[in-house]
Amino acid sequence: MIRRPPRSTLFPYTTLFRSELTLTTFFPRWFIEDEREIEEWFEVEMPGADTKPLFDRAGQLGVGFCLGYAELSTDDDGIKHRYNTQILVEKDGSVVGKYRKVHVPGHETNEPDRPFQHAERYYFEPGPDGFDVWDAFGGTLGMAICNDRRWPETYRVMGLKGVELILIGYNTPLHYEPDPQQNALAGFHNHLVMQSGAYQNGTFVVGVAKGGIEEGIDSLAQSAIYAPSGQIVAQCITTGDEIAVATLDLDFCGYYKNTLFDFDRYRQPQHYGIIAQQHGGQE
Ligand code: ING
Repeated sequence: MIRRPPRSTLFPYTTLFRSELTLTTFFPRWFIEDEREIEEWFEVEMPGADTKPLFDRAGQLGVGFCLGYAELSTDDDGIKHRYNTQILVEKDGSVVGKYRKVHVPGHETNEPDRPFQHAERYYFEPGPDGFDVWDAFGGTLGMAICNDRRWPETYRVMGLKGVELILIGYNTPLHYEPDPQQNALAGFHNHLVMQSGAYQNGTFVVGVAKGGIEEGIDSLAQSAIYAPSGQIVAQCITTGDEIAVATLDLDFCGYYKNTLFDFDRYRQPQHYGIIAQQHGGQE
């Protein structure tokens, strides 16, 4: 077997990754009825006038980046669609790909009895494109957003496409109104799902929080970088502005993709059909 040289020596990439809805406050915590006011939170082009300087600077510095924003997209029939979107930008400032959040949590209508809203399903449609992967930064990269990270299907679809690094931005309030007993487990559940997703698919995962207090609401921080072993490579430890840094050798994925999680050798998809065919769980 011809072994390609380790890419970490061939493609030293510096990349910067920001979180979900990076460019605005997490506005789904409010219930806004005026359409014009709602649309003020959305970008109609990326890069646009306000964000082009960021793309230009990235290109000058040779730093790729990934960031989340609210996207207002108009289709060929002139119909407007609102997505919770994340964009991947190469180190020359060019757009590699765009991901639109598939798993949209929270509620569709105003729930004034809540201490704050989580009305993502009022503001955003589920992404229509599913989970894709792209050649970028010297490897095979994928993206997911916040609630996506809690669903194993998110990682497995990209795992089957050969993903080596998944970038996931999140805004996770520390208070979960439907079941507050989960509040104390927010950090545990955060690492649990990304460590599992990384390990079970032989991929690196980077989870980046917009954490701490925003508009009076306290959200989980604990941004971290996870190895295909499931280990935490680097983690933020405060709720302030912080940078976690790590050097990732994407060839490390092979230690898991070519052994325990050699999908072609060990998976038994003839028994998995129900996962894609059945929507809800049975009593
Ligand atoms: N946030 C949440 C998430 O899955 C949520 C939904 C809210 C979970 C509050 C727990 C507590 O992390 C987003 N934006 O998907």
